[in-house]
Amino acid sequence: MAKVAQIDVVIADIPTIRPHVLAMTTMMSQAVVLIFIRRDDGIVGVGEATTIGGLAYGDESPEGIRVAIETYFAPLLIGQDADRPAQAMERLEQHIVGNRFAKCAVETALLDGFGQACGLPLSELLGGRRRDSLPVAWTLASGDTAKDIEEGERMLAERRHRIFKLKIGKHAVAEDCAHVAAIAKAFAGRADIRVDVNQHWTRANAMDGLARLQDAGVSLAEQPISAKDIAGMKLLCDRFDLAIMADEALTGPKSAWDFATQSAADVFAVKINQSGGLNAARIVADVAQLSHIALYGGTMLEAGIGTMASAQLFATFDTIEWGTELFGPLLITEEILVEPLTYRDFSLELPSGPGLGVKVDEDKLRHFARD
Ligand code: MUC
Ligand code: MG
Repeated sequence: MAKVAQIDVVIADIPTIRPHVLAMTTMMSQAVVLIFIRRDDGIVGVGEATTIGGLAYGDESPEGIRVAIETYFAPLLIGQDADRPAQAMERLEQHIVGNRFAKCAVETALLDGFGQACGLPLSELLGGRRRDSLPVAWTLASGDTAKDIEEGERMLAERRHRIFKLKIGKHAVAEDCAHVAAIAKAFAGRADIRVDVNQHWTRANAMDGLARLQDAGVSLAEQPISAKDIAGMKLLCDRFDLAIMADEALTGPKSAWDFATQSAADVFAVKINQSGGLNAARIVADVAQLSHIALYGGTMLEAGIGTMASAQLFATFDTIEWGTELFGPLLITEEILVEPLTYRDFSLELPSGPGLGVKVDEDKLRHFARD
């Protein structure tokens, strides 16, 4: 039996390739949080707990995640059976409430270590891999319509992405919708155009905005209104033909159940960190599938490790009708992986190696690491 011997947390600040403009923050860099779990057989598993914009998006910050893991998680985990990830996670659940991102990273690291020990990819440990590649959307969020169109053209020409998500909600509804309509017109028949409002509309804004977006040919609107407004989300699902997707509202299995039982979403954006871990995210997806809600593989704009952990889980889903947005590593200037991820033919390919199937490049990590 291998035991958990040591846990290290590193925060690396990696610049984005351009400003990434969301309704709640503009990202110029990403604070990538990596957790390394060393086992006493020498195997090291890694996990990622990256979030967006400090505390602007979620309720855990990169710094808080590090302190929580070093102070509270590590003493509970050191000496535990490293070949029993579920048992170790149960121990954490018994003593630690909340802290979904930190728990996700720890679970990923335990599973990566266990996967390496038994020579199996994470997707096989998580129920079995059904596909070796996943369609990947790109977010056009430069803050400028002409630049977004130019960027989208490049993505199409390189056969990297043909699904574009537009970030709106920062400006007046009419202005935002005119921006989307111009981009939808430019890519009509060549790319699928979706929007993410990140909760920034009121119900009245949404009634107005979604009608405009539907006319412009937008296929899906992500979290147009507050994550707390389940009744409002149901109203929008009933009123509009374009798909309504829940994102920030999905904070784990219970929230998924509430949305499913109230028919308050057409699509779920499944995120491993937001759900509280890989197994919790799997339950979110199961609830969706049992409720005839379609699936989409979401991201917290994690770097290579979190992206691959997500990919390993999404590859096990029965269906993933709306594809994924696992482009986080492409938004930052350095992937910090030994082997870069393969994005080809509008998709991300999954490696066949054990565990996550990817390794952190220690030198590159040191270069960007804080302290
Ligand atoms: C979100 O809300 O979905 C995902 C892609 C992106 O550009 O931002 C994230 C967050
Ligand atoms: Mg979103």
